[in-house]
Amino acid sequence: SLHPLKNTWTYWYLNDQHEDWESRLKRVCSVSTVEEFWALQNNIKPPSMLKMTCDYNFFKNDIQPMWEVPENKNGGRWLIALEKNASPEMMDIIWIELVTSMIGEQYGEDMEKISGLVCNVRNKGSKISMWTSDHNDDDANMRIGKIIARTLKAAEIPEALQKKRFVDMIRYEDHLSYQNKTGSAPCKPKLLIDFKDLS
Ligand code: M7G
Repeated sequence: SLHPLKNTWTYWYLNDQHEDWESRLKRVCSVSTVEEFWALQNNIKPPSMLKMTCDYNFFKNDIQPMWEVPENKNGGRWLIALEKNASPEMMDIIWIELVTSMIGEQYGEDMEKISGLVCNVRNKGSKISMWTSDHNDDDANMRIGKIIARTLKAAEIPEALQKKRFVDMIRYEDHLSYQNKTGSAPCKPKLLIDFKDLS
């Protein structure tokens, strides 16, 4: 018998074509059971095998992976910014750990506030981020961030990352500040979690 997931999840892909952003975004496949999830997961490329400038998005139910939709327009993201020379395996481990934490409903009641997970494959340093729907809900966002950090810690990711100095903290920023920022400097985070402060 099949094991239903509490939510349906959809993989989206942003291709590297020279079109406007929305035309590059393609819906790949939705899964609503554990078995469907692994059948898909085992048959698609890991993020490290995507071409530069492409994205993966893994989003809940019918939420489109874009700032404009109601579930994201007041939202923000927990950002794991990888360094330029981060190992490709590290990106794949972080991706699968966080995808499985979401389908496994590891965030409890705060699952309601989670839109999905994004991976941006970039030359300047790839990014993995979990999008949440209310950038003003510091309490929920902090609880979610701590679970992200603990999940990565349990997978022994921070140690490996820190040794190679890829990332030692995660930060929460709202989508509007990100869209309005000028230049390449990161925007001022609303929340920060340093792995070494985790109890
Ligand atoms: P990015 O992929 O978040 O960052 O945004 P990076 O490539 O600098 O690492 C790059 C560009 O993609 C933005 O400036 C937008 O033009 C477009 N873009 C990204 N997102 C997430 C959206 C979105 O949600 N909606 C729209 N309309 N454009 C987006």
